[in-house]
Parts: sequence; structure tokens; C-alpha cells
Amino acid sequence: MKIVVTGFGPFGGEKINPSWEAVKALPNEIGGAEIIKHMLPVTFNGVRKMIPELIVKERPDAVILTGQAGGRSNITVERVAINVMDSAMPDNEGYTPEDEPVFEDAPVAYFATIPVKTIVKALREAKIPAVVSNTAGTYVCNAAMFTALHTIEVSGMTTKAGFIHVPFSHEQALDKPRPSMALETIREGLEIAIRTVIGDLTKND
Ligand code: PCA
Repeated sequence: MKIVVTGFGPFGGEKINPSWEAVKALPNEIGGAEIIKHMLPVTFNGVRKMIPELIVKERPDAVILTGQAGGRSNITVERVAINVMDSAMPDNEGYTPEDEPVFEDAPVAYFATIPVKTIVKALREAKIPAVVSNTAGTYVCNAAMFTALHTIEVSGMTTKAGFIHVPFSHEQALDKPRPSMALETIREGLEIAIRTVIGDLTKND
């Protein structure tokens, strides 16, 4: 089994992005599945080019995308990605789309195909604050999730895909008081999420 896990690089003036820091620290194998880690750039055009290339090249069983959701205090498992790019803040290439589709001629939205509620339950059982989120926003993370699900749909693949947002790390909250979580807890949370996805993929074997 092969699982692609991505995190993002820093954006918005931050020195790190806790999503990539946590993904980087994951083992290369979890529960017998090969874990392929990639850092994505915080650019609308970058994710729309790189994610399809990655999925078509690796043909993974699952794709778990992760990103920073500053201001959230829980790990949030996203339910849905919408076909909109609308941002108040420029991406890392200076692009600020307004009311644009991620892809023309694509559906208005896709639901995550990873087991969102089962992942939240598993995280909470491990005493890690987690909730379902019903919006991944309209910035690069939503575009990344939409791109993954659309790529899988149009290529007729059975790959499962979803997005997990993580809070700021404690390091990021030292100077500016804001909700934060230990990087090790975020890493552990992602490992639990991956194990849950593997469990879901193998349950009918
Ligand atoms: N979070 C941003 C983009 C990259 C990231 O880590 C978002 O939520 O859209």
C-alpha cells in the first residue's frame, strides 16, 4: 500500500509551516504502508500543477494533504472542497484570485473520500482535540484538496483523498498569543489519521 502525505511550506510571514514540520517527522512506513512525503508550495498554480503530477506518477492508495489553519485550536478534518479560489491575501507568487474556479468545467464541490468522522473519533480517543470542519476556506489549501479529488475523479482512479488542517505550533505562538498545539502532537495526530485511513482501506480485504 502506498500513501502520499503532503504539507505546505511557510506563508503569511511565518518562519515554518507546522503541517510540513509534522509530515517531515512521520516514519517512512506506517502499518505496512509506504509513506511518500512531499512539501507543496503555497501557490494556487503550484498545487494545480504539482498535485495531478504527483497522483498520476505515484498512483497511491490514498492522498492525505495537510496545511496550517491559523486560529483553529483543533486538528480539523475537512469534509468538503469547493471549486472556488477567492483570497484576500496574495499567495507566495503574489497571485490574489477573486471568485475564480479551481478548474473550469468541474463540479461545484467534492466531498473528502477518507473517513472524516472515523479519523476525528480516533484522534479524540487518543486525547488529541479534533473536529470535523465544513470549510477548508477558499485559499490554497481548499484549491489543493479540490485538485486532488478532481484529478482522481477525472482519471477514474480509486485513490482516497482528503485534507487535514492543523493549528499553529507552540513555537509560532511564543511571540503572538494564539491557539497552538505541540508539533509532536500534530505529528502523532497525522500518524493516527493515516492508520485510520489504512484501516478503512483494508477493512473489506
Ligand atoms: N494553509 C493555507 C495554505 C497553506 C497552508 O498551510 C490554507 O489553509 O489555505
